[in-house]
Amino acid sequence: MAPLETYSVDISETNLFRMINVGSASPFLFSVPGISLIVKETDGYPFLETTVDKIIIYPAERYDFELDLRHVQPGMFNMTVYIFNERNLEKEGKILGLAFLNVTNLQSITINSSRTTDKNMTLLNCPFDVYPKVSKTKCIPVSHLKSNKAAQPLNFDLVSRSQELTIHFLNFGFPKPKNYSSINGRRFIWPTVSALSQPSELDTSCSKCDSETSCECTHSLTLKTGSEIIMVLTNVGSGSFISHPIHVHGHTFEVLKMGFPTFNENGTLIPSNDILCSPIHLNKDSQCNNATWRNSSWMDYRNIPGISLLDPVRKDTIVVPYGGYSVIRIWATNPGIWFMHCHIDKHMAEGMALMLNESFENINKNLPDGLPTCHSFRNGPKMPQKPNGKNAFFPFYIMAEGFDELYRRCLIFNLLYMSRLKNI
Ligand SMILES: [Cu+2]
Repeated sequence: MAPLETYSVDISETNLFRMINVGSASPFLFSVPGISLIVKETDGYPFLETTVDKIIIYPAERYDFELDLRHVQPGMFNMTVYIFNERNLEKEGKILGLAFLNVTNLQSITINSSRTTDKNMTLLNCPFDVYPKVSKTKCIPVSHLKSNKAAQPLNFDLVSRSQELTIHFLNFGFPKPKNYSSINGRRFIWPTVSALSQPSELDTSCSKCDSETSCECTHSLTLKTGSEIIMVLTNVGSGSFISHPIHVHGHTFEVLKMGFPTFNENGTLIPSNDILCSPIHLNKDSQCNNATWRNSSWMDYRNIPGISLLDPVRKDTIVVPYGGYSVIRIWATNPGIWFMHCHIDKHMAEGMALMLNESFENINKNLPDGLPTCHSFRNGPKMPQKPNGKNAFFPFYIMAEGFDELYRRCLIFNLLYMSRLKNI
C-alpha cells in the first residue's frame, strides 16, 4: 500500500490547491479540519474569493483554493474526503480519502490564534440553500458566487452573437415505466452515423415522447447560430430522486440562478414550486417532460427574482439539485455537435444525455470535398484462406477488420471534423 500523501506548507507561503473530482459516481465532501479554505476559482474561472470550511465537489467539477493559515499553529492536519447523504448532507460511512498537511512556521512569524470565532460552519456548493437539520452550517450555493471581473475570461466566440433568445427547460430524472436515466423523458440513443457530416440520416425527432410519455431516441437540441440560450435545468417531478452534475461540452456557461427545495419541520424535503411540470397533473405525479415556469412572467428571465445578471459565476459543470433547478446561459457561438450529459457515468451511459446541435449550416459549408461518409467504405477482398478454413494472414486480417469497424462507427470522421473546424 502506498503511503498517504503529505503536503508541506509554510505559514509564510501562499499555496494554491486545485481540487478535481475525477470520479464518476459520487460527490465528495472535502475539508481540512481546523483550517479554512479561501476558494478562488471553479472549473477554471475565477470568482470573488470566499472563505469556507468545507467544499462539496461533484464529478467533473474543479475548485481552486488557498489555505487560510493566519491563525493556525504549526502542526499536522488531516485533509479529509467523505461521501455524504444527499438528502441531509450528513457523512456516510468511514473516511473515504485522507492526506496530511504539514504546516510549518520556518520564519517564526507571530501567530495570533485568537481568531474571531464564528461557530457557523460554511459549506460551499451544497444542493440546498438552507442546510437541513444542522442549523450551525451555512450553505453557499455556487449561484451566490460573484465572477471576478478583474480576471475577464477570454472570448472564444467563433461566430458573432445575435439578438435572438431561446429558453429550454430540461428535466433530469428517471421517468416511468422503465425508470431509465433521461432528459425530458428521452433516453439518449447514440447515433449510428456521424452527426456532424450526415445529419439528414439522424432521427432526432423523439416522436414517441410526449409530455407524460418517455421514449428512447437520439435526443438533440437545436441551437440557432449566435443566439443566446437560457437553459432551465430542472430536477423535479415523479422521476426526481438524486442531484445530477450536468456537464456541457464546447461551452462554458453563466450560472444565473439556482432554485432549491425546502424542508418541513420533520426534515422532509419539499421540491421547489417554481416549476410547473404539467397544466393537468401535480408536479409529483408528472414526468415533467414539458416544464415551464409557474409564474409565466419569468419567461422574460430578467423578471426572475434573485437572478444574477451583473456578475454571474462561469462554469462548465453544474449540479441540478434534487427537488430544484439551475438556470444557466450559454451563447451558440461555437458551431458543432456538443455533448451535454450527467457526469454520473451510470446515468450518462443509460441515457441522461443529449446532443446540442449547434448550427449544421455552419458545419456543412466547411466540409472538405470528397470526404468519405459513413457507409461509403468498401470491404476489401476476402482474405485468402488456408485449407483448414483459417485466414492465411490472420494478423493483417484482424487489422483490416479493426479499421473497418472504426469506419463503420465513424469515430474517425468526428475527430477529423472537429480538428478541422478548430483550425480554421
Ligand atoms: Cu445523473
